Amino acid sequence: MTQSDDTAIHLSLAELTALLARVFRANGCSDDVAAILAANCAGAEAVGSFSHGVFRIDGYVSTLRSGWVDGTARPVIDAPAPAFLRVDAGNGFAQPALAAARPQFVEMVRANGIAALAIRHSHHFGALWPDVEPFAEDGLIALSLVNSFACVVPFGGKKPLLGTNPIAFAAPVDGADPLVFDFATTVMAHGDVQIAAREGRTLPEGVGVDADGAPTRDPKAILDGGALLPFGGHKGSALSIMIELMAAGLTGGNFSFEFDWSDHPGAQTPVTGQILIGIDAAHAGGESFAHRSRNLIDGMAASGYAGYPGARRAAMRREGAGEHIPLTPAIYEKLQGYANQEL
Ligand code: NDP
Ligand code: PYC
Repeated sequence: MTQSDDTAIHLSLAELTALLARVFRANGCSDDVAAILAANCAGAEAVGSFSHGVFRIDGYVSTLRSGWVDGTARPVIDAPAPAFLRVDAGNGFAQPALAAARPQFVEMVRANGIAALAIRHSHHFGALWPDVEPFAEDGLIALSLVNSFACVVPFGGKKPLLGTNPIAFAAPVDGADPLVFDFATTVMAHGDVQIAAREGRTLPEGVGVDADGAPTRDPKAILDGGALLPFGGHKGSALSIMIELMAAGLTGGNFSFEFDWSDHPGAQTPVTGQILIGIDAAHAGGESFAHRSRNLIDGMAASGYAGYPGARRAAMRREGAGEHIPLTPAIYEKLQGYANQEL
């Protein structure tokens, strides 16, 4: 840990992960759940995914303290078909459910060429790319969808129904970092609107509506009874509807509008579902998939776009982004407070 002239406190990724794991443990998570959530959150902070980094800790802590989520839940796994694995997260977090099922799921993908992992009764409050990126690092293709909580008006609708429903995809690339993208199906993620509200910023046009359904650029009006809008009008709205169906309808989880957390003041983590589809392109025959994705990326570079989704984060990590993660002293003190305050 170091403190710079501008008073920011710099932690290494390992130090931040260890501190966040203490926060999760002190607030009701088992050791393994705490380690997984801390790695997700610190990893996001390290590469600039601020809406799902340290910013999320207040929400995790208030949710755990409200009793809405079980930080010690043990996922139950079953395989109803040779290429279909199900996990009941038992009202726990989604990432530990994925971690528990991952070895069996990878075996299924390799044996069948394609498999689905359906997680239900799960809380996902983090960035989705950490769920898919490791598959591409192992040479597999992965697509994951999560639904969240009703704060988005479907195209043509009047009331919030959909979640901000992220989609993440990862694919191996020959001789280069995997191609990984991950984003909300709204113009802006709910987390970014919260950050804008906290910082007193005005939003661009088209992000959301106020409680009367009128377009607004005020983030507080969106958060206080208003709603977000899907990106791309009817196109983003259709993607988000598909995510509700695949992440909840198919898995047995709640749709984003189906759960009621009003008896748990402070609860912020949606209890929904997640689907992950894994593909082993070795079964596809023909030229290697990773070689084909390299061709595509080289083609993009030739067209004038030197980057591709995922490359920025990978470069940041290579350039030591995880060595000096800045935190304000106030946030550092708050995290220490959470870590030292037993439930
Ligand atoms: P962004 O709009 O920031 O988009 C991020 C993605 O787009 C990344 O894959 C990023 O790649 C790529 N990207 C960003 N800018 C560019 C660019 N200029 N050129 C090319 N690619 C670019 O994401 P969101 O704000 O919509 O989402 C942020 C996070 O919120 C996500 O991690 C998402 O999973 C999370 N989220 C989680 C929810 C949940 O229920 N758990 C709900 C909603 C969102 P790169 O990283 O390489 O720059
Ligand atoms: O930022 O939209 C969001 C979000 C919802 C649930 C977790 N993150």
